Amino acid sequence: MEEFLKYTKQKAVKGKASAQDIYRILVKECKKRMEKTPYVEGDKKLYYISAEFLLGKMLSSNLINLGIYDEAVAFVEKMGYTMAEIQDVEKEPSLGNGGLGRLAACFLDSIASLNLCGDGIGLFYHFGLFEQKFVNHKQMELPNVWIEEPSWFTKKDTDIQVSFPHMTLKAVQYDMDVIGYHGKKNTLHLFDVESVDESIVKDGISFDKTAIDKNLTLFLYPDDSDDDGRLLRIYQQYFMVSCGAQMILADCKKKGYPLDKLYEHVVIQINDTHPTMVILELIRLLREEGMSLKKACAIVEKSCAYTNHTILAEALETWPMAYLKTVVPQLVEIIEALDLAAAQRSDLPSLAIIGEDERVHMAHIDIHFGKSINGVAKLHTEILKESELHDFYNLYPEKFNNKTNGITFRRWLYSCNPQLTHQIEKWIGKDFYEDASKLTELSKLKNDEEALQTLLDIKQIKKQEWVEHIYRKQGIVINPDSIFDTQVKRLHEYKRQQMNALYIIYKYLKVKAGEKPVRPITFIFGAKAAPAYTIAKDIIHVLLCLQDIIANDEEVSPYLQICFIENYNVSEAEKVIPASDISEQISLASKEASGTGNMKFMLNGALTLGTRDGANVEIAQLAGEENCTMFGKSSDEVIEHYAKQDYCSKDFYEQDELIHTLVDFLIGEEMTSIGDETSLSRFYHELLNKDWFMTLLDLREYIDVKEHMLEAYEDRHAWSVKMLENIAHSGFFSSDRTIEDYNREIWKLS
Ligand code: NTF
Repeated sequence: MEEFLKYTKQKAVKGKASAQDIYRILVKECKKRMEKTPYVEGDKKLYYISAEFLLGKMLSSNLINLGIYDEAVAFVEKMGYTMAEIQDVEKEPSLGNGGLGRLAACFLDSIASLNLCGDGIGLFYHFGLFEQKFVNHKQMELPNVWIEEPSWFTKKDTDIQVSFPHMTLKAVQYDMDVIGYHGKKNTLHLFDVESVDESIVKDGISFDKTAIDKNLTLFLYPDDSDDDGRLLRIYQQYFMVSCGAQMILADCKKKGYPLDKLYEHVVIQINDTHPTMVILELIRLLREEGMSLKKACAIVEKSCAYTNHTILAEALETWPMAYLKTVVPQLVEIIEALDLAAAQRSDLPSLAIIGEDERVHMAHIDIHFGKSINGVAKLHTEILKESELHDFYNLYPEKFNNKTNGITFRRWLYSCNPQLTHQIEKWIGKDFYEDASKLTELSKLKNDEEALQTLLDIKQIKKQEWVEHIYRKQGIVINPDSIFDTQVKRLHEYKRQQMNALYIIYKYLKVKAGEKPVRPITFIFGAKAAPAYTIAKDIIHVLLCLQDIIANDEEVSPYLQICFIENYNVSEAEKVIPASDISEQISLASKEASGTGNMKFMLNGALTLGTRDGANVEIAQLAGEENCTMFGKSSDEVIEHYAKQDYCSKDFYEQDELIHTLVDFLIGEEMTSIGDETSLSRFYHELLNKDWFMTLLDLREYIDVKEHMLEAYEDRHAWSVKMLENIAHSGFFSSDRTIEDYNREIWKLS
């Protein structure tokens, strides 16, 4: 690595290379090599189209995939820094919300690493998801400025334009090389609007929602609680898919592929319903090429595939026909034609494209006019087939399939936990780098006392690193010898952070009553709430109040501590996951389609405390029931409660004295003396009168099993065996496996 050495000589002597300098040198070196890396070629190409790509910082990942990570670390250390310090310089692009966007990023990494020809298509949001600050125990939102030089993105010439009724917007294209592990490269294409204007953003994250030419690519998921916000989302979606569809067809023409054989050369994976209009736009463009509607539909149906990521009704998009007439009148005729065609295939009203309420069901377009629909974990796919999309399943059984999610081990093991990675290499050799299923060989160490101790030692190192990090970042002092019990994910009632909060109240009251835990416990949270989601923000408020109450209580603080990570994002995840002992995965069964954080914890040797939901089910199967703590009502039971509408949280409150006490604490003296009474009492009443996600249903059992788990921690030997078995059986959750499944069954790329 000549460049590095030259630099070392020049600057080290003078001793004035800043972390910034080093970062720039590393990016430059990566980009030089990335430029020389050949593209993956193929006769057929995948386009993964998604409103979100939650990339995280790219430096380490690129160094690893280019095969120069160790060299770079040596260089960095020679210059007197740690890799973490250099990594800190990079701003994290927050072009995603949570699991769905992070999955897209993991997939890009695996697609390139498996040498499959596949690009990403999305939007170049200037501020992405908001930056979270805590003020007075509440979440505040600030714009997240992430665009900087040097950038991994390169502006590309394009003449793509997108037309709306009163304007035509010129697109600007930003491309990022996606390097495969020791391999070739693909591209992520993000589209921007030439006329976008950052200066219209005022007071945090508000802006004129009607100035579409100026605002279209400012924010990911702009507030959609009013009509203007909802219209803006349709503008965004159409802009994204129109740019994508134009690019795809232009690529084909350039390569000389006949458009009536599109499906032989192109496959488009539609990531949830945000990009669904790509189906309509492709049909429209093919008709402009002179194709009949019928033929265009048939060709597009063979080219597109859809992934469903949720059964939550609120997330299944339907757009009023009137909105579509305003924003995309050129698609309306096609929607009506598809509605008729769908009605000919089935006359069930539940399968219609245009519902009786004159709303267009985006997922229905995907299912009728795509070749495949997949869920993201076994249980989720079963629920789609058996209940949520049962009528569709009857009509198109052959279109339904499961693709259990995965994560890229390059980021979630090699990069974020080099200590564990190197140790694994010492134990079982290098094969697991290319083939994660080789990790099962670790099981042979389960009677090896020295190896088990090493595993505990590495966990301790990661805890220490995180303690130092969080002290630097938030000024919070954490006891590294406490148990790290972690729940990090978007804030949503179905994920039930509130159940964890009630447990903490339980524990607090116990300590107050003199029952001290054998070992201190640190409850770690990280979560952003959607700005317009009031109850989610109330839950953050509850947790931040509890954090303070405990910290200020001399009797309790030696034993319990809450640490709420501010602005939780991919970079924070990479630090806290390897440090955690317990992985909280406590969603209401049937509601978490898969989860992917659960897999990251498992891979890093944290034990799951979870409900039988999403991929937790598969985690327990693979790691072994004895190596996880599973609890709570099953998805069948939960679905039955919804069907019979017989869950009543107030019954639990009134019939169970303990639950009564815990819930009352929310509006008791301690809380109201530091918290906002309106917010606390709103949440209290929500729990008592609604509790749509059945917090109180599983609370008792949660308290019991969590108590057991904390006790079990004291048998360090037994615990370390469980850690080992979890790591050993996590190979299935490599996104390389997931992508191989997609390719074998849906994409069929060579
Ligand atoms: C999310 N869906 C699910 O809630 C997670 O369980 C899953 O792991 C990820 O997708 C990735 O598949 C969404 O974010 C959305 F948008 F569909 F609600």
